[in-house]
Amino acid sequence: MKLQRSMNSVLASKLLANARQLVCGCTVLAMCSAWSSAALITQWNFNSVVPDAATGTGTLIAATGAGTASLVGGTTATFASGDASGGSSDPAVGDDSAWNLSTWPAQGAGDKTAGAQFASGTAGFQDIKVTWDQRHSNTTSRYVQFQYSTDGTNFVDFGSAFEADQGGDRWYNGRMIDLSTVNGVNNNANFAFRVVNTFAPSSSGYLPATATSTYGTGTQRFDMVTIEGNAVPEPATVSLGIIGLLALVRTQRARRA
Ligand SMILES: [Ca+2]
Ligand SMILES: [Ca+2]
Repeated sequence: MKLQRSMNSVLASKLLANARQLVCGCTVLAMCSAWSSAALITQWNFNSVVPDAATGTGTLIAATGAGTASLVGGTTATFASGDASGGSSDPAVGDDSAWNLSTWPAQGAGDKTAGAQFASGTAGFQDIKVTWDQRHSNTTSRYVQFQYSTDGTNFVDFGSAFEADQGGDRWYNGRMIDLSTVNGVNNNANFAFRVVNTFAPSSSGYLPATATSTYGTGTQRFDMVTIEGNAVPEPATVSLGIIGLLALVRTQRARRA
């Protein structure tokens, strides 16, 4: 009888230990999963809200999330096809517009001042990543620079300039900037970024996207401008996760002892 009771007790404590381990493991897994799944914060596709089969009409209203798209440095813009010249990554068919910027600084002037600006808060998100598609025309700048802002006013360069290394009249899809090392852009209502034309490296002038062309009245066309991030974990989730992790370590140690 005593032996049976003792065996039952050992079995019960083993089952309890396993159940604890399972709960801890699930908590840790849930925490890791929350941190690794990137969410779409804001996206501009520039397509008319109601498709009208005309790529010359479109919108600057974000297709997902909320934000503003604006012109900087004297540029002007129209809407134009997102399908022409090989096309952007926008899956839209028939009414796929893109934002087509022109009116650039003269040769040798206005380095990193002219282009497109996008502002969208990142409240509740961290590990911010920006991606976009960009078409260079033959005569526009071969190089563009990404800049970000944490206050919506002052912008700083991030990363090397992007080069239209295969020439103009071509889309460069999936340009990507990973800002996960920049804590200041996390959970920030004032986050904004720019993509601006810049001089060729170590020079004081623009190179045309196509070598045989002359820099001048070209266009830079944008599509699928996207901001993504991971949800900032709730303090309660973090505590629960840490408690779970500590309990798991303790259980493992106890089992080894
Ligand atoms: Ca349209
Ligand atoms: Ca589009």
